[in-house]
Amino acid sequence: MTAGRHFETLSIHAGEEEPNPKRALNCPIFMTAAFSFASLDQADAAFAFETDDYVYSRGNNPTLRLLERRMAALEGGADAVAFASGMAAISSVLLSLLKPGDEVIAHRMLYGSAWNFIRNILPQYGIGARLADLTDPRVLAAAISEKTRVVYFETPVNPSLEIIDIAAVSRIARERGAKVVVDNTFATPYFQRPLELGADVAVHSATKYISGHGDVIAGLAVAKDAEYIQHLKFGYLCELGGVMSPFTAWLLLRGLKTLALRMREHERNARLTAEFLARHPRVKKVYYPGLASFPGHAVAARQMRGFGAMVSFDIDGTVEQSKAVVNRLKLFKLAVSLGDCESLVQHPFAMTHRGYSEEEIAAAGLSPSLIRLSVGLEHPEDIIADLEQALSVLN
Ligand code: 3LM
Repeated sequence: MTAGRHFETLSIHAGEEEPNPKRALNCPIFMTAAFSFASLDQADAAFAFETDDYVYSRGNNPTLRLLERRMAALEGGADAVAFASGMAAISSVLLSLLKPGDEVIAHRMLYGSAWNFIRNILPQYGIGARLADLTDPRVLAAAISEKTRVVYFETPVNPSLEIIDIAAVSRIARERGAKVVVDNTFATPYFQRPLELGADVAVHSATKYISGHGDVIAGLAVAKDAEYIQHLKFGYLCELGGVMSPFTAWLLLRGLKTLALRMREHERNARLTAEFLARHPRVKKVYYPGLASFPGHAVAARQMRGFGAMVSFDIDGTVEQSKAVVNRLKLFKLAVSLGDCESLVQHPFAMTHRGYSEEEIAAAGLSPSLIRLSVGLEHPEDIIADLEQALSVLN
């Protein structure tokens, strides 16, 4: 049993109930494909799910199991399952909840690969995909039908930072018998717990803040229903095969220990960065839920404990000038991904979200030259100085 109930304590201790014969303080990396049985009877019982003995690391592994239990505790879920990537988690969750003839309604702006999977791959299997503006729950209420089995979105949204009201959307979905899947990558469970607000499943690209060090590709899904997690693990993950390595799980357990510390510091740096950008004469618009002027601010203040560290902005200038600003940044590395100690910058509609057409970008109220920042853990004065010198190219 874990002593303690606070996030910081749980992120270091939750899920420790399994005895560790050598009393190692940190869970060993169980780098093994298979586990041996003492007898055929023991094997038979394990294969019949009568015991929870380990069999094979595509189905279960002690290092992964500790990570899964810890994440379930942090998200306020009943259980969790680890995947090889965020996309493995997202695709497996959606396939497990949808069958031919069903339909998913997703927010119109999503991380590029999730958008592609929903819009272009699910329909190949007879699953309808509709994209709508879920920042307005009335749009969902009007669009949802008896075919809708899943409502899917990120909040804050990548890269627009829009905020979707998890409780309001979940109420509408529940009334119509649809499941709600929330990608909680940007907020992490430290700032937002979708399951407590009514969502059924929270998915993560653990590549990002959960790892925190930019050294692994990893995914997680957490649910309120432990039976659903069993179904997802043994009915989908095991057969589709996108399993996490025990080494990755060990790195994520290490990352989780400092998640609360990192998120607090990330957020402070992001707030100072957003405030600096909002004051800058050559910045046209800043997208950050922590700014009181941002449209999603009130909902974010209600459903999040903090606003995260992703900031997007538009400069007052041409696409070429926007590229010049990005190219001139020095401390900010030009790279996809986010949530690392290092500050990162990218142009989403040339990189992570490249598939979106100009019409789709405009419909979402965004510009093709939007700049996205993942504000890191360097000193905020250095972060802001780098932005200041890069923006001076516009003078
Ligand atoms: C990115 N995003 O830079 P993996 N959900 C969200 C995400 O942001 C991502 C995933 C899922 C970025 C990665 S793009 C070439 C690089 C909200 C990833 C997918 O499968 O672990 O990469 O997670 O925005």
